[in-house]
Amino acid sequence: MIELHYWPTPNGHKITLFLEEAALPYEIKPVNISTGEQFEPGFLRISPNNRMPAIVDTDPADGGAPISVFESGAILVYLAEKTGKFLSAEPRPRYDTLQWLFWQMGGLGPMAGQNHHFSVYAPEKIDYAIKRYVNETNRLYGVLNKRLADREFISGEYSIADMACYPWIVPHERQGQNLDDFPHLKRWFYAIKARPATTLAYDRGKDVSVQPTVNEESRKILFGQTAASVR
Ligand SMILES: N[C@@H](CCC(=O)N[C@@H](CS)C(=O)NCC(=O)O)C(=O)O
Repeated sequence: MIELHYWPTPNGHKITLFLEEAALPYEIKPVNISTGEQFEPGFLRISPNNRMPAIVDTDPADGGAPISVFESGAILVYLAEKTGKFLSAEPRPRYDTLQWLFWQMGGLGPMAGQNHHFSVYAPEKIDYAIKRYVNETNRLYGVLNKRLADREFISGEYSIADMACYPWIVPHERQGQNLDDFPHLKRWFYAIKARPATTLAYDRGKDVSVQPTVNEESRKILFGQTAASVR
């Protein structure tokens, strides 16, 4: 059984997308990041960066003690290796998928995240910061659009690279992006949206919470963190 420590945000959705596609049994352990549950000692033991998602596999392949994994990219690789799904074992297609997974982890996710922060959440509107991250998101959408021009999914077949990217394209309007400017990306986006597992994954999220994660109270918890927060 996989225990999924989760809150319904883009990084959380990546993992429910995988688990629903693979039809792997899992149990959601909500981590309400609006109220500070990401700082609880029990959670920090499996996710020392005080971020969700994280998983605990209580039935690992080696039959040993439970294995915990944090960082959504590492979790996707772990689950792909456990199930033999959505990541090829052959070196060429495997690294094709992994390079795009890392592209999402180091580029699309952090840049779109800063875009949300400065465009939507920051108490002052700083033109330079907004332009910087809206433009960078735009560039990354352009890169993905080009990649998808001659293939159905990011690395040919549906893979963990697609599962990592899709939840970060869902809030495209809030990121100041128009999918009509990116026709191949738009075709890919609606193809993933139409998958039954995608609907199931997002429905699981709604079962956990439909409240906005960022509100007046949670701003203090989410946006005022320093090293002292995890001491
Ligand atoms: N690189 C991490 C990022 C995870 C992340 O930023 N999670 C956010 C929600 S999307 C979180 O837990 N935030 C809690 C906080 O900011 O205190 C991953 O991909 O797992």
